[in-house]
Amino acid sequence: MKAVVLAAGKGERLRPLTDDRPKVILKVANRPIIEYVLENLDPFVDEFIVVVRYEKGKLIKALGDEFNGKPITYVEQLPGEGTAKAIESARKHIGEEEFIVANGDIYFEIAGVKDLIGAFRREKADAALLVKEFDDLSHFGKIEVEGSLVSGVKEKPGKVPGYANLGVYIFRPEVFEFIGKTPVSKRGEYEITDTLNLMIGSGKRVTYAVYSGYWNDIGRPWNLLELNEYILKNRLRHEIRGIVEEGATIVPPVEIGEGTVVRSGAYIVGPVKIGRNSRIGPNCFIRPATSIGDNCHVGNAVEVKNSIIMDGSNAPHLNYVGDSIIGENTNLGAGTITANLRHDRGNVKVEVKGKLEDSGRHKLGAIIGHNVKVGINVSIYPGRKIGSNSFIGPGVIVDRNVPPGSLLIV
Ligand code: TTP
Repeated sequence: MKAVVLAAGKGERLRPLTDDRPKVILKVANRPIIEYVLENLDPFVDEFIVVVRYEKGKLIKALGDEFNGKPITYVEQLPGEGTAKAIESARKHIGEEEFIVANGDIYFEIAGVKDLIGAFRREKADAALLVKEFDDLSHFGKIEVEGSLVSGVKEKPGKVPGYANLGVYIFRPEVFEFIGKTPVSKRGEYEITDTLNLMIGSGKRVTYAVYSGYWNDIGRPWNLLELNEYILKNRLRHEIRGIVEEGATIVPPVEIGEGTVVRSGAYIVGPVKIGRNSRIGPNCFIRPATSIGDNCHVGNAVEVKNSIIMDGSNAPHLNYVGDSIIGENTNLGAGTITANLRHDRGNVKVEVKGKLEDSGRHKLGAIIGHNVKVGINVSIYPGRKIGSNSFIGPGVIVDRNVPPGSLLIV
């Protein structure tokens, strides 16, 4: 069986982290998100077809031409937006067999795929989709069922409980006929949920499997922190491949990559993952649920908690990085602090595609893009975003979002 993985989207809700790259290559626990998808599909498939468009060169470079020895074929999305269009783009690579489709920006576990294939075969279905029960479906497509079959898909039904569509499907090649008939939706996209409704309307058997494991849809920046915490808490093995100097304290589980040096006085409380060739300490405090990439520097008198620091970035002197995401090759000046808690203890709100959204989090720090230079003694308000390639001068108070390529001086 082949797997089609959808990775052509612009990831606009994840700006500034997607200013210059597709979201599926952003690293969580030091691994591109899409690799978790491929890993969980791997036991069931013999080839991956990855649908690309936005910044496709970076995706192809990051993922390469095989995964676990199985070939990856890249196809460019046909003109037009939406998941149905993305699936249609893989048509010429699909033979006569059924195939799996998964969004490239979600996290799910292997049991879901196994149950989905089981339901598809048991029901001799024409299509199958993975669902999960939630109390509030306002952000999801609601899957309505009758017995073992799906009776309809309703987009964003409001604050009601029910089954949500998780973005993992099995189709037979006949789906392409229905995709061809799928009209453009209100938001201007060809959506696979509309295709499913067309299939159901013409008497096709669409079944489902209920998934009870962990799932996350990486749409907004704080989803990266949620997934990072989940992976570190549930999948991290204690393994020290770097050098830990005498006088450093490591509370397992902590993974430290080759070439990384942890200097005396560093106090690291797992789960924490640190990549290769990074410099940690002396005298720093790295608290749980933190991922630090390759070639990073976390130096003297720096505290980091519940954060993602991507490859090549530095928090070198007297910094506090809490509940924050720092993109690649970004530098924090000495004394730069991220605030992660509002004085009124309310949930931190973040601007996403021009609208202020409640992150649902009490604690959320800064979201900083790639190649940013932050000067000394910069204070960043909770939930503020700094666009990639920006320069923030010394002493600036970042109380609003900073567009990419900005120069900000007091
Ligand atoms: P979305 O998360 O709905 O879209 P997106 O990735 O563009 O993000 P944003 O809304 O923040 O801009 O996409 C769901 C999945 O489908 C995701 O894996 C990307 C993929 N996709 C495509 O491959 N092509 C498309 O045209 C769209 C809209 C999504």
